[in-house]
Amino acid sequence: MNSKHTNWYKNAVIYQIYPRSFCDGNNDGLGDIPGIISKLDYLKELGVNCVWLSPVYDSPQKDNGYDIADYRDIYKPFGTLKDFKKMLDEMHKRGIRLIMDLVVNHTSSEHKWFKEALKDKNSPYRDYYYIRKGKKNGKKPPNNWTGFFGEGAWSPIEGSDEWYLHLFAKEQPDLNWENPKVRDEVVDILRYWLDMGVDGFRCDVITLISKKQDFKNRFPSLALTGKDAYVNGPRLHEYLHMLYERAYKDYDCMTVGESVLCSLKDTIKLVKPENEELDMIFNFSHTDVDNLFGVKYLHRKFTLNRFRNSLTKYQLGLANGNGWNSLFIENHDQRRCVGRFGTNDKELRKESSKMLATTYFLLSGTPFIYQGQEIGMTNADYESIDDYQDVELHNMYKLTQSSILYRTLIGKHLFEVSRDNARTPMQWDDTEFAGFSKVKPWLRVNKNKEFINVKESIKDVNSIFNYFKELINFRKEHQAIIDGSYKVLHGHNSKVYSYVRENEKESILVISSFSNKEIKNPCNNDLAGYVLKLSNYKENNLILKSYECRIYVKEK
Ligand code: ISL
Repeated sequence: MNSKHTNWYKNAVIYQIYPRSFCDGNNDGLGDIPGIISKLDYLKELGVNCVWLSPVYDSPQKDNGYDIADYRDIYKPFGTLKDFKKMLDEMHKRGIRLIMDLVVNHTSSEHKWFKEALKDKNSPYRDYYYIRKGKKNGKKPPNNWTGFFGEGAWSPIEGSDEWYLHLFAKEQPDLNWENPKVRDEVVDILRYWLDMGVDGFRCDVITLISKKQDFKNRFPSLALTGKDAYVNGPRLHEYLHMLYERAYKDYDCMTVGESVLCSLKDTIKLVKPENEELDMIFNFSHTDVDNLFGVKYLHRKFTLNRFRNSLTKYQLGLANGNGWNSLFIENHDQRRCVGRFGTNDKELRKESSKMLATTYFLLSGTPFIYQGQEIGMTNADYESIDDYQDVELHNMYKLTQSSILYRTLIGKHLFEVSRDNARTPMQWDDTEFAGFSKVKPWLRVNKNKEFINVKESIKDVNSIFNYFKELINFRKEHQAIIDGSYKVLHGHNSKVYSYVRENEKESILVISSFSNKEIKNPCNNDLAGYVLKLSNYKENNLILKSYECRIYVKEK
């Protein structure tokens, strides 16, 4: 291997910032880059050493920035390129790296490439997208594929018999990666940001960039008709390796790809170091355990066995040089973890949050914390559809209003799984707008800012925030978390997840109770030689209290 990579990501703890909702520096109701700069000391205090920044590029914000109109500029309400460079510099000064969101499966329909493509049939930009003649003289879409936001995957081009492909909102046309010019553009974009000093990329829906070119109808499915044609498409690995060769290789950077519907076999192909594609991927199999077929609206009961099995599959599957895991239980598309995965976001919120944090944080891989997770923020407390902003939620809501089938199938869980649950403004203090802004924010603040907020969390020695700090420090001090093996203990216990991380010097035993009641600790006989290092309760005995977690270490 001939690259500049030092694999620093293996020692990283990454904090995800969703810029709209993090901190409003100029009091216009929207988070921004100056706001982020003002909170860097807070991140330093927490102990994270890398930030993943959701998109800040110029964008009409139909999908909150995942619709990019200019890859080389900043969305004005977030700040300027100068602000961005200052933020990067201030992060680096504090030993915090920055990875950007790379959204190159699609652009915004406001991108100049798309506008040119529509304006002129002979434009070279036409072949940057998938534009095809519709069926029935252009009245029907070219095929029956459907996309991720509850719509057909094609929209008609006004005044013509042609349609364009979009796997997300209609304002997000898919790029045609078959066109070598598109690939050149992406390489240039990558090098532009890497040359500026950014440390890597979180690659949005990267496993969708290659499509089977037959564009034939597929067997209809309730979710994602056509997925076999556009998920993990035929040239995906070729494209990813090309990006590595022409960009990533020359910088000490890291990449984490967002994968959709990815098996272990596919995952290994993507992250095996020799393949030189991606450093790790976000795999959703453990967050999908409470739904059917990966469709979040089709709720099924959470079971610890499924959760543990799914995490274990990837922990073991990526061991022995097969690759590296990303570790996460929240992000801007998921609902808040506390109150989910069998836990409690009311009277046992603190215990639950700390237990969930412990469970995923000490697995093998790089942990990600989503803003607000470190203070145990909860789902939105909205009562009306008008409080919600997300394009996906509104599309799905329309579907449930127009079809009894959809209403019956998904209506019940629509709000519970809404992406806005994780996008409510960050709760910095208990003032009217939670210290996020001095004016009414773009999305309503959760009323529980009265008692769930950063100010309070910093003060309280037993807060979730202070527990996260301890976890991060613990991670830094124990190499077995980075390079140790993983072994599950009592793998059939339906209430307690316990595992051991071990290298030649030490063995770390993690015990997490997913029960809201007191239960017998199944590991009572496994504790010889172990010393207790961290727990979410002050006193620990033979019984595990509600959502109790413990971390033990045995030196060898
Ligand atoms: O959020 C989802 C379902 O509710 C996912 O299916 C999600 O759409 C999928 O994981 C892709 O997400 C990413 O790309 C989208 C963007 O809306 C998401 O915010 C982003 O994380 C399109 O760019």
